[in-house]
Amino acid sequence: MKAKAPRPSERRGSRMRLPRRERGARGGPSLGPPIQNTRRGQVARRTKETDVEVDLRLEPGEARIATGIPFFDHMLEQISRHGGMALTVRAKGDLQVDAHHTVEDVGIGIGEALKQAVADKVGLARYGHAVVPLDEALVEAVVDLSGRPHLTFNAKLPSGKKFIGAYDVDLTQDFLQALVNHARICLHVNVRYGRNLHHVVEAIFKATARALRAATAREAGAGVPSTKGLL
Ligand SMILES: [Mn+2]
Repeated sequence: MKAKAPRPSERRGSRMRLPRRERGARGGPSLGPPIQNTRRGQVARRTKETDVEVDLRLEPGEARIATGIPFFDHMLEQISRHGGMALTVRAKGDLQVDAHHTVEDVGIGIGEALKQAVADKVGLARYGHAVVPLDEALVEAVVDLSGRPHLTFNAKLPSGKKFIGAYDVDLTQDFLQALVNHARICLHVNVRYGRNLHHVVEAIFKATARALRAATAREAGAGVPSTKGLL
């Protein structure tokens, strides 16, 4: 008897991929039957620099985060908890170089997963905003699931410090840029004030999470939330 060759579905990484019809489809009125909005995105992305897996569901649930960068894990847990998302992120990056590739590629992975999860945006609020304090720090974030990537990042970070643990605070903007580019959303972040660097950066993640939660919320009878009929 011949030994069975491994099925393609048993190859490493392939279980995270979605069927073709669920990838990047727009589901406009004349493009066939509407896409079923699963509110879920799954991404497996491997380069010479990083190996990233993301599983994101738009419903409150557990955060399972392991990027090798403890403060960044703490921030992604905020996205999950305050964004109302069940979120798994596993990343193995070239941290011997520095954290940049890993943080940016996790941003790409979460962005792509979010794009899948909102699909054609039928029935979603589309806009969301939040102003979040963390003690003396106050940060505003505004989201539009516009289909067009844009980031405004107004953040004067306090003190001369640049690092929180092994996390370079500059990477906050790089993470958000990767996220908006791949989710194809518009995001405005305004740090109103704050003294403690940890508080300011954490409030940026929390405000972004709350704004995303509002934008991805279901709204009864909303249809496609655009007068164009397509987003
Ligand atoms: Mn904290």
